Amino acid sequence: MAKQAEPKHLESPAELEQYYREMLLIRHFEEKCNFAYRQGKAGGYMHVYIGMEALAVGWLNSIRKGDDWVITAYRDHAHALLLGVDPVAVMSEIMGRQGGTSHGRGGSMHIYDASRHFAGGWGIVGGHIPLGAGLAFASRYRGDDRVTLNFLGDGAANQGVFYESLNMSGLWDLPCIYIIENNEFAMGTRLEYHAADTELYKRGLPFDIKSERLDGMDVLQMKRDAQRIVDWVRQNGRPYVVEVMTYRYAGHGAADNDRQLYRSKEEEERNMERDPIHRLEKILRERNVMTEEKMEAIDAEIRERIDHVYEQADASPLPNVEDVYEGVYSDMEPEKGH
Ligand SMILES: Cc1ncc(C[n+]2csc(CCOP(=O)(O)OP(=O)(O)O)c2C)c(N)n1
Ligand SMILES: [Mg+2]
Repeated sequence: MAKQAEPKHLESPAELEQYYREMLLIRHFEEKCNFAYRQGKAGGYMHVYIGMEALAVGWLNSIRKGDDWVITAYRDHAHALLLGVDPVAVMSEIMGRQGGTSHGRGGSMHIYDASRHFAGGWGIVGGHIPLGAGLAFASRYRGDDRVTLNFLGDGAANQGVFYESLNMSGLWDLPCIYIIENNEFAMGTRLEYHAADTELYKRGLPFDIKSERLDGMDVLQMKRDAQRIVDWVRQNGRPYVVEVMTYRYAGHGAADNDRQLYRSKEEEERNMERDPIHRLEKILRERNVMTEEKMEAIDAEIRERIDHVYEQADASPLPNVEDVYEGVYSDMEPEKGH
C-alpha cells in the first residue's frame, strides 16, 4: 500500500456521522434493490455496491459535487446517491418507472443525471473510460479547473481502451483520476485468474502518470487520500491512477452463483471482518462519538427511509407505450450547411 495521508486533524463528530449515514444509506438501498429484483420489480441486471461503500463515500466527499465530473460503470447506484440524486428517482429508474432518472428507459446500469455532473452509469466493460477522459479533456480545453473521477473495475482495467485513455491523458495533461475499484472479482472470476500482474496501480506508470494503491475499507483513510489526490490533480492539471482495495460481498449480479464458482463461504466470512461500516462503528465507539443506541437509531431511521423510497418508486407508473420514441430522436434542427 502506498504511503497514506496522515490525519491533519481528527474528523468532527458531524463529519463522522455524515459518513456513517451515507454508508448506511448505500447499504440499505442496495439491499432493497436486491429485494426488488427478487420480487420481479426490477428487470435486466442488478449490481450492488455492498462492501464497497467507504470507497465511494471517501471520493465523492472530496470533490466539488455537481461541478466536478463523475463517471462510472454499471455498479452505479452509490455514486448517484452520493451526488444527491433523489433516491426515489434512482429506485424508480431501477424499477423501470416514469419517475426514474431516465424515465425508466435506462435501468440499474444507466443511472444518469447531467444536472449533477453525473455522466453515468455504463454497461459495456471499459466503454466509459475514454468518455471520462473526454470530460477531462473538456476541462483542459475550456480552461476550467474541474477534475473528473473516472471509476472502473479491476476487470475493466484489462480492456485495451484503458491504455489508450491513459496515453492521451498523460500526453495531454488531462485532469482525470482513474479509480480502479479492485473488489477482487470480475464476472465469475477472481483477480488472480484475470490479471497477469495483480498490482493494478502499476498500469499508470508506463504513461508517466502518478499511481498508487490505497485502502478502500477504511472510510476515514479513504477520504484523506482521496482529498490529497483530488487537490493535487486540480492544482497540477495532470492525471492520476489509483487502485483502491475493496471487497464485493454480494454476487457479481443478483443472479450470480459466486459460492460454487470462485469463492468459499470461509473467504466471505473472513472478509466480513473488513466491513467498512463495522470499522467506522468501532471508531465511533473508541472516540466516544456515538452510543450503541444512537447507532441503532440511525440504522433504523435509514431502513425506514429506504422502505419509504421503495414504496414511492413502486407507486410510480410504468412508461406509456405510446412514448416509446421519446428521447430517441432529437427535435433540434440540424445546423445549416451540415
Ligand atoms: C465489453 C464487455 N465484455 C463483457 C461484459 C460482461 N461483463 C459484465 S460485468 C463484467 C466484469 C467486470 O468486472 P469489473 O470490471 O471488475 O467490475 P465489477 O463488476 O467488479 O464492479 C463482465 C465481463 C460486458 N458488459 N462488456
Ligand atoms: Mg471487480
